[in-house]
Amino acid sequence: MLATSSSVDPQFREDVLRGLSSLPRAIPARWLYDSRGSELFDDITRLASYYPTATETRLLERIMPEVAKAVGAGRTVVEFGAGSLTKTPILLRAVDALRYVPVDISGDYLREAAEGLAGEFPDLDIHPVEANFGEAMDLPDSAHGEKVLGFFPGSTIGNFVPWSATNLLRHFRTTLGTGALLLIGMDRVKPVERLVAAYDEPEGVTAAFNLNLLDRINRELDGTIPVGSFVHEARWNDIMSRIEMHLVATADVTFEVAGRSFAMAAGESIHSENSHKYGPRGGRLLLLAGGWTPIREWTDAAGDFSLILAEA
Ligand code: AVJ
Repeated sequence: MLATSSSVDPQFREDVLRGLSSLPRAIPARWLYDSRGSELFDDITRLASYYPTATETRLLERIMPEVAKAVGAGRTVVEFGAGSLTKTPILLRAVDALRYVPVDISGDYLREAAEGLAGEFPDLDIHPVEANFGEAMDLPDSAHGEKVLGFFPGSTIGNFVPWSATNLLRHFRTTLGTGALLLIGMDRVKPVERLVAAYDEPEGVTAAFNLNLLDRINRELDGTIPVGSFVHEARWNDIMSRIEMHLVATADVTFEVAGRSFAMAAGESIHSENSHKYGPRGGRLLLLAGGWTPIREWTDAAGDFSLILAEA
């Protein structure tokens, strides 16, 4: 056990202990993505009910000629969160990018993304940066200024409560500099049934993704959480305009994590993720509040997902 405990991220321990001690209990969503969690998320993106990935990819393909016209050739593309190997090439090819700077906290993921792209784009200058994109980071000089295009797809912005989303956008602005552009994906508000179906589907992949957080806590923090006494729940929080993932206890449970004891009553939950959904005005207002001026917005025909181009 010592071997595992010593390799644990102290921030994980701190976030979990604080999250389990506060009411309502909540653990930041980024901890869902260990290697198993990332694999499960990848499986989620291929589910028929999880519309965002397929919708955004098709939308990107459709709008690329217009994006290329607005953006011009020869940019440095800075992607926050290492590339999706399906979406990134669409953009790099269409805007004829000179340089690609993927920023991600996982070095393994970065290397995979970089290798995957190097074969496909032999002339592209690839500068992976291993960093948490939410914090100050050192980017190459070429990743600052007028020839830069930030790329933040996948509606990852939805994971952040608007207060921290605007902080993140301002931080992107400072990092990329005046004159930079940003292409950002946002998931739209839609009927509750479809939203809930995208986050709680019969295949149970999202449930496994959510429950993996408890396994991870048990594995990395010497936990004794009875994972079988928890179920996944996806809730629409209307006033906050977001899907919430919860891990709900189905019985009264007691357990230990990192030497501390916890008790939960049946029906109580651990809130594990937020996924904010925006209307057209709300999405653009969020960008404005974060220091970015929207230039254009595109959506698919059904209005399920939007891509916004903004200027710093
Ligand atoms: C990767 C944060 C965009 O919120 O839709 C998918 C994560 N969680 N199913 C999302 C997720 C459950 C996803 N993001």
